[in-house]
Amino acid sequence: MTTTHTVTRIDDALGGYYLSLVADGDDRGAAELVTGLLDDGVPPQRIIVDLIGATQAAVGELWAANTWTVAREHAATAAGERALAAIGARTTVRPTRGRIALACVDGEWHGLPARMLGELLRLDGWRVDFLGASVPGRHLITHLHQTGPDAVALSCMIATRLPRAHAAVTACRAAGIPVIAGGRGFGPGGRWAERLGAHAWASTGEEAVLRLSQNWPPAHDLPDPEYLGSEEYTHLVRSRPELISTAMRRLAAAYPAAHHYDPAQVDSTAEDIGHIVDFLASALYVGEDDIFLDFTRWTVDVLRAREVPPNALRAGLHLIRDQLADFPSSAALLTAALAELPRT
Ligand code: B12
Repeated sequence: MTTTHTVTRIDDALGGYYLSLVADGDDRGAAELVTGLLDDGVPPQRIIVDLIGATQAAVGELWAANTWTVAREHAATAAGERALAAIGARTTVRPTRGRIALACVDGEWHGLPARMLGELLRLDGWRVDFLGASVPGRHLITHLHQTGPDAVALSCMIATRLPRAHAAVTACRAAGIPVIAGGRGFGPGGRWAERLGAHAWASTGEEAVLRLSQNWPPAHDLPDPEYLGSEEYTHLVRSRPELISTAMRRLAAAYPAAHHYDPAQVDSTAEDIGHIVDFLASALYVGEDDIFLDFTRWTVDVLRAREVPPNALRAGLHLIRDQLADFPSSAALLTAALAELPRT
């Protein structure tokens, strides 16, 4: 398919064609397609949400299903970023609303959703400083002091980053700048955003545009965010390297198939065990078991797609639980996750 005919709406055929371009890492083709759509009068917001956004979710699913390698996913994501940049270059909107600092929280590498939000806000008349993926809290705060924005938009797609999101929200509030939070990491309906002290939450970029165009800054004073975290959380964070290395040392005894792992399999197992510790820590920090249980449910599917049986995850959970026998909340949550695992 080409875009020589006028296209006025984004349908499955166009989505499939765009996916085939990014699947091939064809960033020039993707950029040409979106600029062609702009020429045909398709609103940029629709291209961003219905084409680039919908395709990115599909790209991630292809990676999760092990149909694509992470390298292919990264190339496709880069093509999506180039397409977004092409829209930015073709649509000049004079900033009339104010200035927003937009950042992904420290350790958050899902950069495209935030970049999409940035373009949507820019199209609505905001001056957007997009600080990128994984912005350390201290750099965010330096930026706020240098530029004095009207809002901070904080993106968190993965729940392991919630403790860092909390630190960032707290620091923004101390600097007197209201925070709008977004991204799936804040839980269904954004229910953890408020607990972490954010002034507002929006589920999509378009909802955020609407929220920020009315009643911003929020008039009401929020109570100071509660103290979160616990002794167990602190222990998990401090002992993370040791928890992982001990688990890896004991792995082959607990899961004999690991005797035959090649170095790449060993690396990805260590990474998975790291995720177990990180999701557990975040669940304890926020006080939400679902953060951990959602992660283990999803991991079962991801491993299945890679032909790794649930017993591998079972062994990983046991190896961490054995080291946390003196930590009742952690042990209970690991036990709950183990009880849910499907039998092989
Ligand atoms: C693509 C993808 C990846 C890519 C990221 C590429 C990139 N550079 O962005 C890769 C493969 C690298 C990746 C890696 C990982 N991922 Co991932 N990934 C996805 C996936 C499939 C799509 C994300 C996406 O871009 N969606 C497209 C956008 C458009 O969707 P969207 O959420 O609707 O976007 C809107 C809102 O989020 C909102 N928004 C976003 N930010 C903000 C900010 C503000 C202020 C506001 C108001 C709104 C807002 O506006 C956006 C535009 O409308 C999601 C699942 C999914 N379907 O979303 C998982 C997902 C986010 N990943 C997940 C996981 C677990 C991981 C890994 C840990 C996997 C692993 N084992 O290695 C790593 C962690 C990387 C890291 N440390 O950040 C989990 C997170 C679970 C959780 N709740 O914590 C998810 C949800 C998958 C799942 N479980 O179903 N991932």
